Amino acid sequence: MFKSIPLGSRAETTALKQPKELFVYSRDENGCWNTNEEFTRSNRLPYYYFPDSYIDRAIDLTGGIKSFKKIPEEQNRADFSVFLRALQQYEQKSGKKSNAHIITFRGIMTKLLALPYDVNTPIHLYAIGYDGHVFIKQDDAMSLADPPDDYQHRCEYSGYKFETISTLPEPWARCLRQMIERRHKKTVSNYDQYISVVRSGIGKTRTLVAGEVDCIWDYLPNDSSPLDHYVELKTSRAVEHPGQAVTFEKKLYKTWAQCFLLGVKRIVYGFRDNNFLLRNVEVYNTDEVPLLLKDTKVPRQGAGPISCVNALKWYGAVLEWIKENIDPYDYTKAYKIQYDPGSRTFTLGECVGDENSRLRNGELLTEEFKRWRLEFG
Ligand code: 0WD
Ligand code: CA
Repeated sequence: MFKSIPLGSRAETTALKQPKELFVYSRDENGCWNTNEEFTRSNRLPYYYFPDSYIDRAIDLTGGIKSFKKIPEEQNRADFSVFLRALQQYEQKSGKKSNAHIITFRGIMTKLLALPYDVNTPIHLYAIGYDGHVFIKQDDAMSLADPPDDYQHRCEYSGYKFETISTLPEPWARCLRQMIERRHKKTVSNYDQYISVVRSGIGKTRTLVAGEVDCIWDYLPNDSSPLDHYVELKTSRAVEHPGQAVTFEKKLYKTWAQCFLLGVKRIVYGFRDNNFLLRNVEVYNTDEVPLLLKDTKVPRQGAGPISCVNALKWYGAVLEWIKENIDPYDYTKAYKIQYDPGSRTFTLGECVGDENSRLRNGELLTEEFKRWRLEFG
């Protein structure tokens, strides 16, 4: 079986289901995953705190780069075994089985949603149907890029450095002044992670998506949606001429997709100069980004402005197509979903042999999860 979907496919409606967080889990400073909800909620997510006056300090976002505590790439894959363990715990607690058609990581959905205005990035995914769901994972072999060069390493580090200097482990009022003032000396690490798992959907497709959240804007409420209080942190080169504006708008578009999918309401951009000094900080409301892009004054070489609505119509269509072409109960099959920028084709094909059995036995689904679902019936 081999199928393709035209890139021009668009869903008729983009009726969206309001995202709702179902559960969270986290990774600690040693790289250990923790699926305990109370622990994760009470300890693991930092608070945003960055007064405007700090801009004058022109903080060096490469400061301390030699002591970057970086998790090895092979330990930093989107890990389905932890996600499924957390999902199982949630289902055991609530007594209900997820009814999502598609279960996956947010980074994957971002690629699908962003595709209409990001046609040069390849996509390599694996999918498998099981117990009513289609599970989709990244093909990790394909995401193994060359080791980063010095410039890429500095860009990566500066992103995590910005996170370190713009957040606090507790609300500002509970932090010692020294802790606030010495953040620029803190070791930068990318071990800690807070993952929010969100139920959402578009058209007739229901989704369950796990994604990383960076920090809390103000506080976490007890009785309403935590999603409204999350922040996505980003860094970018300060925009000084039209070429950079085009690049930034495309970045903002991808960030919109990333935040939209999880229901994250705020985006904070740290702008740096060529020397990686922090020159400005700007807050965007996720909901306002589509309008900002639509009303742009930046010419995109003959192309019209980026339309988030148009992207959503594609996203609705491609999810529907995946749902239609993969039997969510036929566990004997495994699939490859690919987008090739060269030929501009988006395809779905069956995996055979090794690839197939690997995915069905451990690489995507775990024995533990399968046992749980058999038990549940
Ligand atoms: O290829 C990998 N190593 C990937 C790992 C690709 C995609 C995800 N992941 C992991 C993440 O570490 C996380 O545990 O999957 C989990 C969920 O991530 P997500 O929310 O689906 O990932 P995405 O939306 O692509 O990225 C969110 C954040 C990134 O923030 P920025 O602001 O850069 O978008 O996850 C981190 C990063 O902080 N992240 C990565 N960190 C190191 N190496 C990577 C990566 N390749 N990808 C995402
Ligand atoms: Ca981020």
